[in-house]
Order: sequence, then structure tokens, then C-alpha cells
Amino acid sequence: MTRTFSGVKPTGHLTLGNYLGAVRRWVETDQHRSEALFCLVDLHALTVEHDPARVRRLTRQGASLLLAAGLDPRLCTVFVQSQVDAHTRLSYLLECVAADGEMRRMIQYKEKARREQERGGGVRLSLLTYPVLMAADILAYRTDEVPVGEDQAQHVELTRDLALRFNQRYGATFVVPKATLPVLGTRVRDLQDPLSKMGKSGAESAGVVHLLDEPEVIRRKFLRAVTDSGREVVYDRAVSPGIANLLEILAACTGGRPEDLAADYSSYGAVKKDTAEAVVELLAPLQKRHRELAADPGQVDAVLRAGAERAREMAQPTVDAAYRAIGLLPAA
Ligand code: AQP
Repeated sequence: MTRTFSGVKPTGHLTLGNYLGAVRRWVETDQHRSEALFCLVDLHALTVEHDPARVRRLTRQGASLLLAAGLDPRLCTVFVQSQVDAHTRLSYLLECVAADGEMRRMIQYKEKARREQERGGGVRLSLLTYPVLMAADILAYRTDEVPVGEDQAQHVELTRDLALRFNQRYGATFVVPKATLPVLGTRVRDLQDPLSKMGKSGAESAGVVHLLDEPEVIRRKFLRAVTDSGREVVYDRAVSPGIANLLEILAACTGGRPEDLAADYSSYGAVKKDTAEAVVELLAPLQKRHRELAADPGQVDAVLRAGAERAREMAQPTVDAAYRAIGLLPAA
């Protein structure tokens, strides 16, 4: 059976981008057709300026949201990265086959390092090495497929390179995975800045729709979405990136094609209104289930405990094989 691994970083409240680009597919497809692991990658949240209490809170909230979205612990493994030592142990071995130059070429590193500098903080070394830890996350589980949004494709490509290099130097140890991208929702853009992706870690922004936003907040954000000054509704990312983003979100929610939907509209206002309603409707069941889970936090903790135990068992053989292959003396 195919093995799938993917993760979400507790750096902020989960967004519509996280849902359409990744989580929905995990729920609807991956957990049913593969042996799937989904991880709250909390160590990755420490690569930028962070508040410890907030990371802890967002990790639990993220887990609750994944369950509310429909991940079923009977079908898949949901766990927290820092509770499974295999990730950091393997990461060090992979650092020994990774090169400084290839880390510095990562687009996300360049963007996030710039953002940290603009904020007046230093750039953490862990931000540079984060893609190696991500490679360890994936490789620890002999993963075949990594369902991610487009923004993570370069990191999965690096994971492949590191796995191949390690295997070549030290013998066949890792399965070489591949990224799988969704058809729609690959890159949901910020409603206020449709040239940038909708990201969760920026300051509270009117352009970011969070999964727990109240319906009225969602409607307001869509109503104020930036569009260009044209009038005709056409689906063209280069000419009208704002309206193209709305049509893509609407299509991802309703199952249509953005270019077909464009033909049904004669005003931007109507596109905004319908997209808002489609998102409100899409998120309503998830929000309801999240409220139920919030009333019983022990349930989420129990899922995470069992998930970490299972993940440890699954990762251990890979870590042992990699330690042996690279020349380390077995502990016992
Ligand atoms: N805007 C997006 N459109 C489509 N997919 C997206 N993903 C994130 N944003 C979008 C996908 O969601 C999964 C989990 O993402 P992550 O938690 O690893 O964080 P990220 O990719 O770095 O995205 P964020 O939300 O922007 O976080 P910050 O701001 O902290 O960097 C991934 O599969 C991702 O592709």
C-alpha cells in the first residue's frame, strides 16, 4: 500500500489555503487510499520568532482542526513531530549529505529570512536547515507520496535529492518520495494581495481567511477583496489576479472550473458574494465539529498520544538502517 506523509506548521491559525491546498485532500482521498500520516510539525514553528505558549496552543488547536476537518484516527495517524525523536535524529544524518548552497537557494528560506530581517530580528540557523528536517519528516516513514500545495514542491524536490544522494553514498536506505499537487487550490492567494499566497504566519490580515473565522468575518473579508478596475468577469491570472483568485476559490468549493464560472457572472460584486457564501458553507461542518472537540480536549490528546506511539514504531526501522548505513555503532 502507498504510504503518504504530510504536515502542517503551527505558526498561526489554519487558513483556507491550508485547507484547499492540503487538508481537504488528506481527508477526502489520502487517508482512504493509502497508509497515511499527518503531522503537526511544531519544530518547524521554532524556526522563526515565536511565542512558546502560542505554539503549544496552536499545535493542539491544529490537531483539533485536522480531526474536525475529517481526519479519522482509525484510518490514519495524526501526531506531533516533537513527540517522535526519529525526526531530529534523522535530520542530523541528512545534514551530513546536504550542502550549504542548496539550502540557501530555497525560495521559502530567502522569503522568510528577508521577513525576519525586516522585523528587526536575526535569522535563525534552523530556518536555513528547516528543509532538511522536513526531508527527515518524510523519509522517516518510507513515504511514497507527499500531498502538498505548490509552495512546498521545492522542498519535496530537495527531499528526493537528499534521499538519492544518501542511498548512492551509503546504500539503499530511503524510499524516494514524490510530491502530489491538488488540481484546484494549489495556491490560494491573499485576498488583499493576490500576487502572494494566503499564508498563516503574517500578522492578522484582512486578506487571510482562517478556518475558524465567523461567517460574518468571512463575508467581510471577501467583500473587501482586492480586484482590478476592470468590469468584465474573465478568468485571467495575469490580467486580473484578484478575480482569478476568487474564481479559483469558488471553483474549489463548488467543484466547477474557474473559466466556466467566469461566464456566469457580469459583476465582481456577485463573484465576491457567491464565493463568500460557498466558503461559509464549506467551513460550517468543520467549525461545528471543532466546537464539539473543544468541549472535550482529552479526546484530542488521546489521539495524539496514540499517534505518536504508532509513528515511533513506524520510524524506528528507518532510523536504525540509516545509522548503520552511515557508519554509526549500534547502541545495543
Ligand atoms: N495559500 C495556500 N494555497 C495552497 N496550499 C497552501 N498551503 C499553505 N498555504 C497554502 C499548504 O498547506 C500545507 C501546510 O502548510 P504549512 O503549515 O507547512 O505552512 P506553509 O506552507 O509554510 O504555509 P503558511 O500557511 O503560509 O505558513 P507560514 O506563513 O508559517 O509559512 C502545505 O502542504 C502547504 O503547501
